[in-house]
Amino acid sequence: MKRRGVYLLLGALMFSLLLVGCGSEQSNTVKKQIIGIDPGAGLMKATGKAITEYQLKDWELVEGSGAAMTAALTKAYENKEPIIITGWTPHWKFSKYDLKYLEDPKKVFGEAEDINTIVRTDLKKDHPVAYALLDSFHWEPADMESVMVAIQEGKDPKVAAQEWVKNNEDKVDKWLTDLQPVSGEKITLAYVAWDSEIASTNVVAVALEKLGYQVELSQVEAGPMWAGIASGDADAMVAGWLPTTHADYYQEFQGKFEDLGANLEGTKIGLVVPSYMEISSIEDLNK
Ligand code: PBE
Repeated sequence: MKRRGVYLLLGALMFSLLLVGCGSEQSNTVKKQIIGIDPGAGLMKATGKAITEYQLKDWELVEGSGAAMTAALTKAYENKEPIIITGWTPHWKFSKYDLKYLEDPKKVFGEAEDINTIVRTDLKKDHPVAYALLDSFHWEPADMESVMVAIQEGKDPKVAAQEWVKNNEDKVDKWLTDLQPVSGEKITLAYVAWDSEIASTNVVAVALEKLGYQVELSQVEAGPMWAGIASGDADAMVAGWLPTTHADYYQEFQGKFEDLGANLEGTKIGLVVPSYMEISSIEDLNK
């Protein structure tokens, strides 16, 4: 009787060890997932292309949003778990976490790009002062990143933008040189809820407000953002990633907008992982 009890106990113990073993084995298996963002983003199209060109057959690109992507990154990072995200620079995630781009030997994600300011065709005629400001708006990746970090740390985007404008008078004054304020004319800026564009759009809105404009921010998806400028529903946007990331949109609406050129140089997009992961190239995902 006694002996049987010991065997039963041993049996139960082995069974539970087996269960624990299975459990940990499961959590160690890397899910073949790339954590994406909103489906309209050029980065998502580029990632789809990368999946084809690097033959990442059983890999899934998960659609979501910029916010869902950074939430997944934060969770994985805190637990030192593997994660692969669609990433871009400038972005606060690189100052908060130790991350790396996976090498892209096939150059699917393109080279460094610019962010361009795109306005509706009649903006110069209808709002010459806003047009002139938008035309001279230009800043550096570090500027954009500092606004992004402030927002990520909990500041309201508008407040973060106001503070940046206040602390960078020299830069902002250059955008405003020789411009005569208006009184209460309305300007609509279209943007997508990407952290980089939340930062830039709010800063431009604050600068326009300094000139007396009443600025409305219209948050939309990437396609509608370009379409909105082309149709004249929105006046301007500062979120055209070119020449590669938004190439499709640029072509689709060509002739129906005015391109005021780069407001920032030196962006990058690609697949990003925490530095604690051992892989270094997109090609490693196939191993
Ligand atoms: N992004 C940020 C955008 C442009 C700005 C890289 C996520 C895109 O992929 O379209």
